Amino acid sequence: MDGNRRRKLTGLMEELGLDALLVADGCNMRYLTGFSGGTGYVYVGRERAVILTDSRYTTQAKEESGGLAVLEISREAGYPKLLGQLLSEDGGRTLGFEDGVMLYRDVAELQEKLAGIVFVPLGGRLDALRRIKTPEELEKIAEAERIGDQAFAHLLGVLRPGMTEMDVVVELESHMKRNGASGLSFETIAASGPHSAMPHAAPTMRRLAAGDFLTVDFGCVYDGYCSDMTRTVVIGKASGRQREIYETVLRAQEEALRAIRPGLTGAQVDEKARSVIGQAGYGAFFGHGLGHSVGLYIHEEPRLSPSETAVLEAGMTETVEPGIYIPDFGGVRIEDLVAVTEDGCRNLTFSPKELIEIR
Ligand SMILES: [Mn+2]
Repeated sequence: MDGNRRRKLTGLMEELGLDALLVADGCNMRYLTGFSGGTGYVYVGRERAVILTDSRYTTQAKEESGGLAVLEISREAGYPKLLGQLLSEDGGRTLGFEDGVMLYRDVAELQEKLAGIVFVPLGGRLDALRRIKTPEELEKIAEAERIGDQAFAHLLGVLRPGMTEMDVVVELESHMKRNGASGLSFETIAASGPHSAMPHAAPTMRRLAAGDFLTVDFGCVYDGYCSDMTRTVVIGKASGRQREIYETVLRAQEEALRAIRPGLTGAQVDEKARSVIGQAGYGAFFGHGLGHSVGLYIHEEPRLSPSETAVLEAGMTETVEPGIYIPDFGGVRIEDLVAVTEDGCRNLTFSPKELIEIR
């Protein structure tokens, strides 16, 4: 286990008075041990960490974790039994567990089989260890975003009226997968015309037609790390109203991008964008938060939203994605992904943001 991550875990265990931790979240397992199979558990005692997984993953777990002990979960030796043995060998009595991840019935089973062990819910404390990214993690996220930028450039070259939303999805996804992505960070959104008024519309066989907004929101996974970006274009010539809405969203985004720096809360950054949209008279049409952090998961903490009290720190990532959505008319969202630096932020997204008309 990486020394820095081990120290973070030891500090958390000391703070909470824990003898051991049970890691159940696949991304937390990967972050702490390198094992990317996402199946099983990681037991962390004061002196050792052990991966518990089944026979489909034992070889992979040994290889990826750089030599951590791996115990095989089998019909004869279920994980409650293995966990009980580990705790007993280490003399552990208090066990932290991921209450936001494990099923109630699994925790209940453990509590029944491990009588005498005190179970301590960890809340989001393990996820919080992942908030500040290392330079190596940031490079993976930047690479994932670069693959997205290339896919968007490819899309601009092939985008035509008459294509369906699903055609647009396939162009973006196949380009990303042919150029280094191992997968998608989420289901690609391509929302045209009135569909673009739904921030998370599912793609349909609707054909693009002159006068449509087209919003594409997509991202990929590179070496485990996610990317996320959104662009909105107009099919044909933009109307005056479309141009006004687009420019308002863009000004709101630029205002927030200029503001981001360590020391501001997520709510303060959100307000920078929200006030621009409010002053333009569209406040009622921007319902969601301004952004979220991105890492091994597509949606991580802290958020940029009216209720986010967490303070930004260098090394965090954030999306900046204001939008305006007018029912029955259409919507615009523009999203970049940034890394917070010592004195501002570094934008990891390079796709153009001037209003693009597809003729
Ligand atoms: Mn996003």
